[in-house]
Amino acid sequence: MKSVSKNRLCRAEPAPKTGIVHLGLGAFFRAHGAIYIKEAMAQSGGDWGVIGVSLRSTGVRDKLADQGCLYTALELSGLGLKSQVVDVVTSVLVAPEGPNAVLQEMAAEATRIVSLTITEKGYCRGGGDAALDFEHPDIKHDLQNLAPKSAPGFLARALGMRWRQGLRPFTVLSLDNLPSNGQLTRQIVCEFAAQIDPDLARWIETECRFPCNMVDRIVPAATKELIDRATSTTGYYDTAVVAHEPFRQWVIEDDFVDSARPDFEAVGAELVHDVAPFEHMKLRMLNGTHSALAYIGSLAGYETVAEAIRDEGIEKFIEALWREEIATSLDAPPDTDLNDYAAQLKSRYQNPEIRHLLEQISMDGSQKLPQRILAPLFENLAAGKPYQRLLVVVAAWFRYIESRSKDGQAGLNDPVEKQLLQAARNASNDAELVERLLQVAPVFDDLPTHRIAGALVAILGHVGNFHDTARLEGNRQ
Ligand code: CS2
Repeated sequence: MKSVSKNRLCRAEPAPKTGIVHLGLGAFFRAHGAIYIKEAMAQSGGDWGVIGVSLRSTGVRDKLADQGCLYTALELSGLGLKSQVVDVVTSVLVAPEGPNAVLQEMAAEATRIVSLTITEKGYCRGGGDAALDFEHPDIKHDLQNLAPKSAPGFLARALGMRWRQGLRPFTVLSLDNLPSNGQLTRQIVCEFAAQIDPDLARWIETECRFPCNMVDRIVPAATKELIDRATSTTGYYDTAVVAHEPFRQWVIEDDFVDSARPDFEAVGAELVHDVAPFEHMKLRMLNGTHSALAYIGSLAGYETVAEAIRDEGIEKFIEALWREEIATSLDAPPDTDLNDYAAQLKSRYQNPEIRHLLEQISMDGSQKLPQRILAPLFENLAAGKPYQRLLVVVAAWFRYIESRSKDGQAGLNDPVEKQLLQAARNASNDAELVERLLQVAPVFDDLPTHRIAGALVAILGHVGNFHDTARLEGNRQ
């Protein structure tokens, strides 16, 4: 289905027929879901080509446009570099340029699945009773306009079009790192739809399907250096290249509208009845320690995950965090040993070929820490289990925000950046820093923060600027 022409990729055979619209065509989906779909079609057939949608920027579309939407996926490991061309994306739409074209594709009868990798903030989650933030500017806009900006708006409006045309709904496949991602998506879409028409919301509730998913593969952002490496391996120039580790995992709740889906189990995905234990394990063991490495490692002066985990103080701390505070907060999925899982994670982090920037993981801390760190922390606290190291991660995040709030620093990449930086700037010592940051509502709302404030101040006093990583574990033995 591909050939190389003038040292650029171009499609020599017709593109596959489409059955999937994917919102948020970033590197993760292209290095994970798209490859499973490619293999499932090769193995068992089916019309599962993917129409990609960028909800904001034109970057991916521009890169893919003049190479027939083909791109190179590079597998990076100690065994050398392996490359393949992925050919399942058939076109890319940029939502702000043409929201109606996106809706038309989502509402087309051929579309059976709409999948999403829109990051945690793309769900426009609210605190309190509603799952959806009705004060979010994009949600306000989308309730008043037929041409949406947000993912919840696109999903509800497109489902509304299908409902009015008498078509079956599509399956909504949320692939973001959020607990019960399917149920959460169902709730936000139904809350949005109820504002348009309560009958539509009832139809979505009963007819549409929102399976939960646990997805896993480490995908560092592509750099110029990677593009050059790819060129010297493959012989053609591809600026849309994606890089990934060899490991991959996808656990899917087997609940699709009319059972219509690619043959995922034929290519190694696990179709299960209950994804929750897998989700919790991955969110806390992997994503939780990723965030720990991101803040502690950056403060200690490292740039990548592999560099940070090589530091002996950090390595000991992360191992103890897994063993004593995270694994103990979990019910392991069937046939899974959490010690083996942790050992495997450590060797994935150590992969010397992957330059996974801590900066990439540090972003959107306000959206990530609640499920990754705060949930196990407060569960352990309530159950009388250890949580001191989870607190160290919160302390590191606070120190990191403080360091980024100083004049001339890069700031944060976070939807509540303004509130976080302001809180840090107004503090003149650690006690004030803790007090002010614990008041940032979207993160700490409803949590008994008075129970951790004193301990956080003490930790900040002990670890100082996080430069001496031996102190992370040193105060405990
Ligand atoms: C990372 C994830 O950037 C982050 O927040 O923790 O992208 C992580 O690499 C993936 O979830 C791995 O599957």
